[in-house]
Amino acid sequence: MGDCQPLRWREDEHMPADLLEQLREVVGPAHVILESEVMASYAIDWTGRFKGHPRAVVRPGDGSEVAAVVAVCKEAGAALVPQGGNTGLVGGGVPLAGELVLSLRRLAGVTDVDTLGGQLAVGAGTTVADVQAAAASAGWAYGVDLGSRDSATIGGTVATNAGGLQVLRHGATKAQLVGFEAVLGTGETVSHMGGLMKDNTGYDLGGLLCGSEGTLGLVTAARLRLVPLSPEHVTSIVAFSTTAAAVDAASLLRRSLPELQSLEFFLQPGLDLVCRATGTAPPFRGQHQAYLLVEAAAQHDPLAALAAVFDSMAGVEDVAVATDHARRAQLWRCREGHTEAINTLGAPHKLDVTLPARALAAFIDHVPEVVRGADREAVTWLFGHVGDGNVHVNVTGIEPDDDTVDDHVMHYVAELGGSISSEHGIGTAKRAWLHLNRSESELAAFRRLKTAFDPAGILNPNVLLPHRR
Ligand code: 2HG
Ligand code: ZN
Repeated sequence: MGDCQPLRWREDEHMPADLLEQLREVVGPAHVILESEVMASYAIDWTGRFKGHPRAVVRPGDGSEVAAVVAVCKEAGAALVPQGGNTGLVGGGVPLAGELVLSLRRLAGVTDVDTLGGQLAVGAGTTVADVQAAAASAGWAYGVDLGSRDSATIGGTVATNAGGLQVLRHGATKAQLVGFEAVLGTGETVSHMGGLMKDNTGYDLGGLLCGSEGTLGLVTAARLRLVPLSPEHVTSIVAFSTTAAAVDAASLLRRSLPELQSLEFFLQPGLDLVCRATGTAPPFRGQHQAYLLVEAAAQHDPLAALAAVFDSMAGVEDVAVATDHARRAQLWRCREGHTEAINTLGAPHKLDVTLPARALAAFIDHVPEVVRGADREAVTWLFGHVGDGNVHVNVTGIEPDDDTVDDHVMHYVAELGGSISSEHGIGTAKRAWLHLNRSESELAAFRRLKTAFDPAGILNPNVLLPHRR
């Protein structure tokens, strides 16, 4: 990457036999995969936009094997791309330059349930859904939920500081992380799994690793705070005449409904596509400009509180409300089905951005024009987490490598005071635009951290940090 020591092992070279032997010794021969058919699923991201060629996939079974693999790779100058459930959407977990894939999926399992303190300790390979289930069995809930819950792993969600559907209530992954164990690029293991809620004993290394996208260390375990279970749920879709009315209603809901758990948005073209591509039933007969999906969750039935807020909203054209599981799932499908439905049109460009509240409605209304101005063939799909200003700008009809639209949208977002990455990370997809949000001195500090944590530059070297200009 030019910023750390150069790798001794070039992309066009074969895997050195002694490295292969050492890796086999560490993890066992069955867990060093070389067959291209078996490696295929590790080599491509979920969207199909980012395709790589791993030299091998290494599957350690515990934290000490991860440390040994990193030590061996550091010696050999071999770069590693850490991978969990491979649900990332910015090319951050795919070996685009012949790196080895270090799969952390075998580090799965709940290792401690602290019912009294409301915490869980889990291996990095545990899925979010398994964490949610373990929390529920202990009478608690996990505060992070996301569409890819069945595949996304805790290690990956910590590495990317994943957000999801409940950020407005519980915060993103960083807000749940009360302990971590990780292997740095030096091969050293750092562990701070005590889980004390108040612990001001120096640098917050877990907080630093959270969102570092595997460039500083590989998270092998996490201790997570839990939140109260809310057994009573109401899900609703509200149809609005304008985007501005939907954004105003979102603000009203945030300030007047403490039971608010999720606040999502989508538009008519996206809803039509979801219904067409996934067979989901449309929530209304008519067509509307913008939709909010509102979920309230509490100990007691939140329906009356929700209805009271609905009564004072302007611009509402229709409302669908569900309390039973099947109907709620059907309404959620209208929002969660977007990712899958858009992929049926070919690999999209995914621009996951945040706008300040004051610019949100204008951005949603205007960004399709910005996209068309950059490429007349491009089609824009908009949906996301309106409760925290996070818009998922998906663009189809453009080549995977053509960044013209990305460039226009990213500049537009920055001009409006927004962030070019809300919750998916920078990955390889957005590193060229990081300077729009981060100053030269911040980037210099980033590089010094990278050098300190990963002096050989072997951890995810093609991710996050921009090439020097
Ligand atoms: C979501 O909110 C995910 O559904 C995926 O973050 C977003 O597909 C996307 O662009
Ligand atoms: Zn999202």
